[in-house]
Amino acid sequence: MPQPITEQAEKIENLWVFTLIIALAVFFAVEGALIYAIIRFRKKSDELPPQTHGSTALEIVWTTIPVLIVIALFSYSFITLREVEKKAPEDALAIDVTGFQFSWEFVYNLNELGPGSDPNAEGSFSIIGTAAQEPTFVIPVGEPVEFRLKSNDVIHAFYIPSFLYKLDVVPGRDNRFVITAKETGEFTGQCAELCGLNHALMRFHVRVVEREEFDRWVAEQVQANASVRQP
Ligand SMILES: [Cu+2]
Repeated sequence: MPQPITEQAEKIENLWVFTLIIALAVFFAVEGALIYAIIRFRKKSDELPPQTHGSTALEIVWTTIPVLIVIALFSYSFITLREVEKKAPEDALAIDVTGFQFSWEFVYNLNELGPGSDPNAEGSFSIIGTAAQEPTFVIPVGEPVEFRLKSNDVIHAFYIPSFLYKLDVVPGRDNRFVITAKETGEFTGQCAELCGLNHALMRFHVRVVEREEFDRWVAEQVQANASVRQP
């Protein structure tokens, strides 16, 4: 399983482990009872064993336990989902991600580069992948980063396994999510929705770096990137 590298991914992993523990407990309880009953009450003679009808206590128990389990799973899932799908703070770094057949474009607006960036700054720069070159984009560690997903052709899915999270990129829909990376490094993502013949080429990379390095990278991009639109 991929190592979760965001605060949100950690919460998702905790929910997964919680669900797994309950599922294993139910599995072993049910299979254990089944195996016990098969051995303990196997046919020993042709005599009919004593017949019992109904047991209020037992029925209350086997109704109450599943209800409690469902309530626990529902509550914890609901709490986790609310955390994971929280809106981005006003001043968060925002990246416009466009999935297209068959790569990705990552657009950074100069007025949305995170806390402290000039709200009146105009222009943007973008990282565009090609069939020959998988795109790599950069985000700072320890800060909320919002991804706004767009598509102009078909449905893609933005998936970085280390985020333990995946969101469809749907034409005409404003799908967005926020993550806060906890560790630096380079991680690979890919399109996770079969979107055509060269779907498999839609790989991309994210580099998580310290803020200073991110600012340096932005400055380089602004200088080098031909698509920067100066006011
Ligand atoms: Cu795709």
